[in-house]
Amino acid sequence: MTERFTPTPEDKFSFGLWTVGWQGRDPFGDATRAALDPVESVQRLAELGAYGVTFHDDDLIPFGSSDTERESHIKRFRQALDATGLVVPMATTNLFTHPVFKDGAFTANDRDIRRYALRKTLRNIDLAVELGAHTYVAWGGREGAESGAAKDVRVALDRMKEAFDLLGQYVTEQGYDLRFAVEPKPNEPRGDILLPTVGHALAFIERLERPELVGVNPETGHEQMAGLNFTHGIAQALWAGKLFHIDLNGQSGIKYDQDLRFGSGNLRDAFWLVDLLESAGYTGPRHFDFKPPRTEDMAGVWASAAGNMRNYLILKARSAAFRADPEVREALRAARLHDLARPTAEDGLAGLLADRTAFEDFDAEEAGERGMAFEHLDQLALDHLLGAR
Ligand SMILES: [Mn+2]
Repeated sequence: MTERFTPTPEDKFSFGLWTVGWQGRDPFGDATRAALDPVESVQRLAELGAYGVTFHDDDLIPFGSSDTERESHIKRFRQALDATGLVVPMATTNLFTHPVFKDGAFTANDRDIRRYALRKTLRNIDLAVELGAHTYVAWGGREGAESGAAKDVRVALDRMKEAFDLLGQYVTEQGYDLRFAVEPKPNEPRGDILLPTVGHALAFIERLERPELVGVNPETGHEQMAGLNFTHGIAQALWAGKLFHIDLNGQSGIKYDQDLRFGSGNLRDAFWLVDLLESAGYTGPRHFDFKPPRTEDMAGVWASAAGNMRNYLILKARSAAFRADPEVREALRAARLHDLARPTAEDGLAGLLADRTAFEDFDAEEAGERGMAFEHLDQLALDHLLGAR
């Protein structure tokens, strides 16, 4: 039974260097763990069964490194990748740690900071492509405000669009096979962040010059911080053809960004999420953006990392059992999911208007009395999730 839940590279699990490398510094306390060498992270993640590793520029190359230092950091990292077979499916830019980004990057009020942020991003895009990445994530953690007059949001969105249009122009002109994924978050570290949810991001993308190059990278906890149903957000991103990447983790309701390991927090939503990704045929990386709690030593960090993958595989098995259960199939029928899949008016508008059974002869009282049988269906799901079936 245990081997069933042992990850292999075919499972496409990936981790950010900043996840296992998080030293446990929070707004109230100092680091509880020593810095982790990216080379060690690559080796340990490969041993645990991951297939990929991702990074912010500054995770790999400390901010302010000279060109020579930069080259040596990249060389060591590349050697570790070659030795382990780990790939780099995605990279991103740190546009939030240094004080220069305190009012944002692409939407900072200071124009010279916006230009610097774009150059920092373009430089790391070159490295991302060199290392084989096909997705470039953009999390605008500092793009926002704490007070009303400090940020003209409509103008800031003009600047945000300008930034993504320039990035799209750059990868097109360079001939890079790279797409962008916007990562929404409602707040933290800013009081309110621009593009706060998956829905906001999807609407923004459609206003860009090259919308086909830009999708979303939703994070479990970020949507749940806004009180939203993460699985529904992912379903809409899939429906729009925009799920370019995903950040999996755990969150317990509307509070600070917990970044717990996947499977912690809202377990039922995690079950439905895995059920959706697997049944929708999502082929991208299953990327974990979590933080091993600062209570943990290094053994706890690797246990936490392994737990993400194990929980995903357990939920995948539970979801497959749920979908294969004949009683579930019957319950899905009773809940009339097949009827939802049928177009409402395949006879067209004229047919709908001519159909007396649709209105004049329709018995709303009778239809209103039909039970939906959702509770039985949901209990079957819970039985499978809990291993009771
Ligand atoms: Mn988070």
